[in-house]
Amino acid sequence: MANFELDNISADDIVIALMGATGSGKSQFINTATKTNCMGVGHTLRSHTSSIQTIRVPLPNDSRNRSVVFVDTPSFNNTAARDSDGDADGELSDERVLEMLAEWLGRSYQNSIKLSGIIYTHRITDNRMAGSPLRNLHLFEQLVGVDAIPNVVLATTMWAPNPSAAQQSLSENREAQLVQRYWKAMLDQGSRTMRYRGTYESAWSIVDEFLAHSTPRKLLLQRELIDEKKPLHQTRAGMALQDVRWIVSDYRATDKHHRRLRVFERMLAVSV
Ligand SMILES: Nc1nc2c(ncn2[C@@H]2O[C@H](COP(=O)(O)OP(=O)(O)O)[C@@H](O)[C@H]2O)c(=O)[nH]1
Ligand SMILES: [Mg+2]
Repeated sequence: MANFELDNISADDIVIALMGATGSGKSQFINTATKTNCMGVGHTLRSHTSSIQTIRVPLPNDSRNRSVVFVDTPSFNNTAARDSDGDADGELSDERVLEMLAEWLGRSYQNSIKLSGIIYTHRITDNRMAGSPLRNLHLFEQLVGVDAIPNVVLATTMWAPNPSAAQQSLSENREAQLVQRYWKAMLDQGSRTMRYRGTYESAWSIVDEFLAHSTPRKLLLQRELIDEKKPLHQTRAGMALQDVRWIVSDYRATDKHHRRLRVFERMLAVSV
């Protein structure tokens, strides 16, 4: 099954974008829903998706014979550009990721293609919300904007298939924290949260949620770029990317990481 360029997407298609931090299961979701291996699935924490990729499949059991287009996107959490060795390792900078999203979203909007839904993936196994996932979420909110937030499903991924009672309660506590804190603003504005179980049925149950409750809406970034003709750096997402608070928090995280490394180095030096 081939990947489809933007030109092959029609205005009648149900377009669903996957967004979320690197390693949160976006590509796995699309491969599972489409029963393909068309999206590269990462085996390390490094970003594996370096371009916007789409795949179009028939909507199962649809009397109107519609198609669904899944859009896989790169994430805003590539710290490689600021790696300690200064080596970008071929990773995309956040600026480049935003440019790619802006280009794709701008062109699709000009072609009357609107997103029917956005699935924002987040690993339930992550034990804290800090650094990259938090920054990724912040940038995501800025590019979606309030008007399109009802078209967002915040999907938790990587639920264990047979968890122990303790494991299940830990995951549910994390889910409650997401709902009450990090996702509260978006949930209050009409987005929904669902658990993605890693299966074909679970993937399509999330798509069905959009079909039942959402109408296609333009994203804030599309309105700003096309309707208001703003340059990218003056959009909410563009400005959020330049927001100095995030640079400072990244710096602090790096600093802490380096401090920890130095402690390990000293321990090794002592034990040798
Ligand atoms: N256990 C488990 N692993 C998953 C699941 N989804 C993805 N993974 C694994 O997590 C890693 C990152 O997934 P990927 O789809 O590449 O994440 P992406 O960067 O968001 O596209 C890969 O090794 C996947 O095999 C899931 O639902 N359960
Ligand atoms: Mg991926």
